[in-house]
Amino acid sequence: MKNVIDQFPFAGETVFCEPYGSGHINDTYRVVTDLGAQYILQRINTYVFPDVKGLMDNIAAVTAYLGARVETPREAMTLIPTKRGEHYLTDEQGGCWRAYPFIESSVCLQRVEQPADFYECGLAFGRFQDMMTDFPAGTLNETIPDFHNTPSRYEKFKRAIAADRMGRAGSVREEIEFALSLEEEAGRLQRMRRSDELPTRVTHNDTKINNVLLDRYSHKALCVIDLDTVMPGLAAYDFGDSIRFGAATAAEDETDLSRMRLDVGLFEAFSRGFLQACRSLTPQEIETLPFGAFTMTLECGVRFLTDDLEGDHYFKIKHERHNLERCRTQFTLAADIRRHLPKLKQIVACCAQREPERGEPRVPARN
Ligand code: ADP
Ligand code: GN1
Ligand code: MG
Repeated sequence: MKNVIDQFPFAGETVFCEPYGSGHINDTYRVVTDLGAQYILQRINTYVFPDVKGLMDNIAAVTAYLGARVETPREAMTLIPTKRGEHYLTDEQGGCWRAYPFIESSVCLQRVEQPADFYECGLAFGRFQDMMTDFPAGTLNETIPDFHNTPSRYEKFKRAIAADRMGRAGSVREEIEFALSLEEEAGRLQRMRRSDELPTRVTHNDTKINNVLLDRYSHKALCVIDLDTVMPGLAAYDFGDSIRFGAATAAEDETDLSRMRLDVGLFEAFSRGFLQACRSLTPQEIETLPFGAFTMTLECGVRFLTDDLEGDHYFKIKHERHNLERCRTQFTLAADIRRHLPKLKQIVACCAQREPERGEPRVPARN
């Protein structure tokens, strides 16, 4: 580890370096020096992200762009280049490392404790979306191609059913049928994207609440982190994935499905924050936000089920059929969101109207 730390221009001598946070993808460490400086050092997961250069070029471009648009450094991530001036370091074992200043007095929540916190998360993701409106989306590398392309997720799912590598398909007939019965609906956003009914924007694509930093004391939003999946996408992806995770009444792997439903109050809190901060959405984009919550939840369930059928290679599991348990919560939640859609549309429309100075929507330029 010392060899790695020595390659970054940290202020002072390292006092300690400890594993930090509870991310599921990268290995994260906090480095503290004798001058009291703190840094985040991360080993990038190269199984999930094989194109590290493409990934880090994205992060360098996005952090520079956001950094130039915020008022204080705590409102944006800043990349610290290596002493050789590179965006990341490749160590002798082929591990890839990057560093950021540690954002002081921040907290990152694993689940929503208060509606006000989720409102703040809505502000953070809404601001991110808004600030990125004029960023040329076409210059970003697709770090995971077709990440939220739901029809292509379905194609992969159907290949996994046909191959039935683990001999599990027979035990998940009901789940397979549920997913397939919604395939047509699940592809709606993608069809709208392809026909340019919805503009392609720069989106974060992994908008769980633990990818937002709040001020430790005031719980006001500071910034969004974990920019690995920033790619061209739809506003409804980011809105939807936040709702999927943050407005659910149970954990992603809850086994008592009667506990899993949508918390409409939390949906409202997030919508208020998101739409207050993001003034650049078209009326059609606004209208599709609740549908994004349904689509992202169903898609996530399909991804978990695919991984279960393929033998659990992608998502880390803690026990046998963990991905099946996760799939079931997502399908239960997707069905509940779907039932609530008319009400959710009203809430979103109401939150959108609440913004009096809403100007003309700024649609990103085609590129
Ligand atoms: P993963 O992709 O594994 O989820 P993240 O980039 O989200 O990794 O980082 C993991 C955790 O590290 C976060 O949940 C957060 O607690 C913490 N963290 C990351 N970057 C910073 C930062 N710049 N300042 C403070 N904490 C951070
Ligand atoms: C993964 O790493 P984490 O837990 O933030 C996944 C998301 C899924 C999520 C489900 C790069 O995110 O797309 O929605 O699990 N990230 C990647 O919990 O695939
Ligand atoms: Mg994270």
